[in-house]
Amino acid sequence: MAHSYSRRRIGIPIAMAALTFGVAACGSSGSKTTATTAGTGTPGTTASGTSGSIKKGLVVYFIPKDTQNPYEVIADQGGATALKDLGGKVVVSSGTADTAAAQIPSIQAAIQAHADAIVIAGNDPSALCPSLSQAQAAGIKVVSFDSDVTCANHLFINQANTEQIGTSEVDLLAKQINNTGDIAILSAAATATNQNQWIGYMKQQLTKYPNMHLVSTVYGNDDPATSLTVLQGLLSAYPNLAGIISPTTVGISTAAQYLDNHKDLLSHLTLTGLGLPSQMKPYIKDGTVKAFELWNPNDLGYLAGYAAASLASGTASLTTDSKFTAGRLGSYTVLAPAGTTGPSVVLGPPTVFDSSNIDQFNF
Ligand code: RAM
Repeated sequence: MAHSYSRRRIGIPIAMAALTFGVAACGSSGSKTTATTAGTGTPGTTASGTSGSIKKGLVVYFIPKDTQNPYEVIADQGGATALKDLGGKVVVSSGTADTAAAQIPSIQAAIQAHADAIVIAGNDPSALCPSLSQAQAAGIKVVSFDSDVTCANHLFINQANTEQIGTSEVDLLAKQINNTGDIAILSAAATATNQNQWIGYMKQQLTKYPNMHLVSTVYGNDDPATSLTVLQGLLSAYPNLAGIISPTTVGISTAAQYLDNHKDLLSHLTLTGLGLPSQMKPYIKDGTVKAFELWNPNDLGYLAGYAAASLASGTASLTTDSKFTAGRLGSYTVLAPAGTTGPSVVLGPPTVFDSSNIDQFNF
């Protein structure tokens, strides 16, 4: 289950090892105080020119939602780059299904291995807390990324502002369907913190569109086969659906492939959501999908890796307004806890991809 990063088998057709990224994907955010152009970092240095007092030889366990989701694989790869730059290493460990139960053995493995930090994408907001607190008692720093946990004393690395992700997806769909029609959400796991927070803001934003009605939310568990099954169920229950928002890269790519093979549906049905440009490019090119959003998952993992190494070295803290440096991405400021979210940092705003810019992105 656990394996050294360099021996991972990558099951997706993307040359991720040496990715470079367009500057457009790296805009500024509320918590990001300085930035350098992505991809210009020099191993062993940070934006300020030194790796400071980050300890050498740190071992950071990355525990993604599962080990097969291409989005999570890219994020973990960003983490591995960060730790390599800092003279440490990443171990990627998780299950193959998006459940908390499948992640708990990996937390135990991190404890057994005397890891310095855990970076985890929570499949559940609270079910992982007993194991994570056991890890903390063993001296392991905890960082969540992608999907938060509600457990105490950890830093959440948010890919973009949570409210902005939810509201912008509704706005993006509204624009394409003339603010009118029945819509549905094709989500990932029903317990995923990120999905449920985004859906909460989608529902809030929908109150601004009185002629758009959310008729159903279905859960594909970030598994392509399950996503397809629930999509087909949705389409047979609501044959006149005007729009689908899929805030998951697995869901949107599955749905795009289905629509591509059933083009008659495109006369009344619009798909949008959060997708990997590399997976969605053919569907943008042939007009199956007009626009969708995301951020750079490699940067997300890289930032989480720097955060974990900095916490483990004592060069970052959970204190509001404290700062730490994240290599090629520059300096980040810890935001105050708000609602159910504890101390956090935000990577940056999402990018909208369409036919005008899709060729510029290779993640
Ligand atoms: C999927 C996962 C992940 C989410 C992305 C957008 O890969 O559900 O958690 O952040 O999509």
